[in-house]
This record gives sequence, C-alpha cells and structure tokens, in this order.
Amino acid sequence: MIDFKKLERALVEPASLALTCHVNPDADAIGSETALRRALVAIGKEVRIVNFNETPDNLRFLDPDDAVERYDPERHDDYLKNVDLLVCVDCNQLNRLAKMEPVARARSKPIICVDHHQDPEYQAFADVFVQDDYAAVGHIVYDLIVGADWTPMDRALAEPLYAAIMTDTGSFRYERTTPTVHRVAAALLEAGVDPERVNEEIHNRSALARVKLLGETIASLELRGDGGLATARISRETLAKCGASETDTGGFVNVPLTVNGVAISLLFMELREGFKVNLRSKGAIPIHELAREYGGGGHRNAAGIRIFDRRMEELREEIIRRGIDYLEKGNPDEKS
Ligand SMILES: [Mn+2]
Repeated sequence: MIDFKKLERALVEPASLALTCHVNPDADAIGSETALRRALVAIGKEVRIVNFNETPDNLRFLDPDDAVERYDPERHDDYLKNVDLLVCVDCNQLNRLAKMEPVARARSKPIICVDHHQDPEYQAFADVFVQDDYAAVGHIVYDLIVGADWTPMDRALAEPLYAAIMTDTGSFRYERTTPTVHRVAAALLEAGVDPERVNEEIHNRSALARVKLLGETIASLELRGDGGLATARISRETLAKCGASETDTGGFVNVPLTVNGVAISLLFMELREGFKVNLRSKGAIPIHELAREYGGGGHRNAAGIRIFDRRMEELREEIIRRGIDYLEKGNPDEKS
C-alpha cells in the first residue's frame, strides 16, 4: 500500500525536483508527469521533466506548457546528477530509463519511484511508492493531489490524469477498471475534461505511416499453440517501407488478442540494436514471468522484453515456444 503522507513529504521537502519516466512513454507516463509537475509548481516547487524520448505526437496535448524536455547529455547530465530529488514515474527499474540510466545511477542524492508495476528495483531507490492494483499511475497521482490538497482539480490538471487512466485501462475495458476507477473518471469529467476530445487526440491522430505499418503487422500474424498464441513481427525493412518509426507501434500488440481463441500475443520488433518483444496475455496467464526470463518485466497481462545484443531471428522461435508453454500456465478456475 502506498503511504501517501510519506509520498507527499518526499515531494514537498526538496526545493528542486526532476521527473522522468520509462522509454517510449505512453499517456500514463506523460500525463502523470505533467499533472504532477503542475501540482508541484502550484506549491512553489521548481520542477523539470526530462524524458529519454520525445513525446509522441498524439500525446503532445498532455503537455500544453511544453514542459517535457528530451534528454540531451550535455544539457541534462549535470542537472540530473545534482537536482535534489529525481522521481521515476511509471518506471520501476532504472534500465527503463535507457541511456539516462548511468546518470541516474551516478547520483548521490535520492531517487524515488512512483509506479504501479510489479517488482521495483528496490536497491536503486531511496523510497518506493508502488501499488500494483492501481490501473494507472495517473490514478496514484490523482489520489496524491486530492489528498494533499495542493491545488484545485481544474481541467488542466484533470485532462492528463484522465488520459492516463483511460489509456492504461484500455478505455475502461481491462481488468483493473474498478468502480473506484469510474468514480475517479467521473470526478475528472466534473473537473471539465472533454472525453471526446481526449479520445480524438489519442486515438484518431495516426499518421498514414502508422496505419500502413499496422496493416503490415497484421499481415505477418501467425497463430501457434493450437490457436492460443498469436505472433506478429516488424522488421527494419517493413518499418522503412512504411516510413514509420518504433513509436508508431503503440497498441499494435493488442490487435491479435481480438482473434477468437487467442490468449497470448507476442509482437516482435527489430531495432537498430537488437530487438524488442511486446507481450500480452488474457486472464491468469502470467506473461511478465516469460518477459522476466529474458531480462524484461511488466504486469501479469502486459509486459516487455528488450534485447540489445542478439538478433531477433536468433531468439524469436525460442520465445514463441516458451510462450506456448505459458498457455497452460493460466489457471482457468482462478478469478481473472
Ligand atoms: Mn502505467
């Protein structure tokens, strides 16, 4: 359970704070950062957001102040080393900071983790504020801001939090869409959020390249394990052919789960160095355990692997076979 009073103190004590999040940030990461920054600025804190990646185009509206800075070693290393507190948002392992990891590890001042992923890297943080039954970090930030009473929940604060919760619950469809989540969403709508606009910004701003890449990804789909496992792949050539980039693939891994009988989806994607795998499962299948076997991690139903020193085709078949082993690992009697 998160000790919110303790988290509040941890954020109020330092004069200067830097917020950061995981690589390839999603709406939960960006929305949680910008809302938290806004609330802390309202109580007089000096807060900067430094992310490894640029904010994806469809999430720019979550940062109307242009507060998110893209990591540049020359510009940020001294700052990140010396800022009073570094807050990792929606990020529980320092390796999820990509090339910002060394500078985070070089800090002598504290780093804290505010997240809802399992298995935080405890030794890397001065304090860990993690509760994995939260559907989104945006919901944690909401509870924090409302509990601390730093500033009223106005539309500017509510919109990024709503986007965070909406996306991490798959538009209020996934398992952790509890009555409480809907109550929080209702409060955010009461604060002025326009749900149609948020949906339009996030889901209907695709570049043509992204939609073409989705077509290629679906065309590569294969069913394995008697139809229980779906796997698709994106090569570097496909990416180039569509004029798309890695950030265009957000959400692709969920599409194969719409095929009848599919309980596991594995999306392989070739990177400049190595490759990555997005993993999804339904019900009680603990797909993060498969991710962990390859140095990745995540939640029970959503996880990721990133491998820098091997080629995709060297390991793809092996990971698929391990995935098929996991099809039986879910317990159908267990409530999912
Ligand atoms: Mn999240």
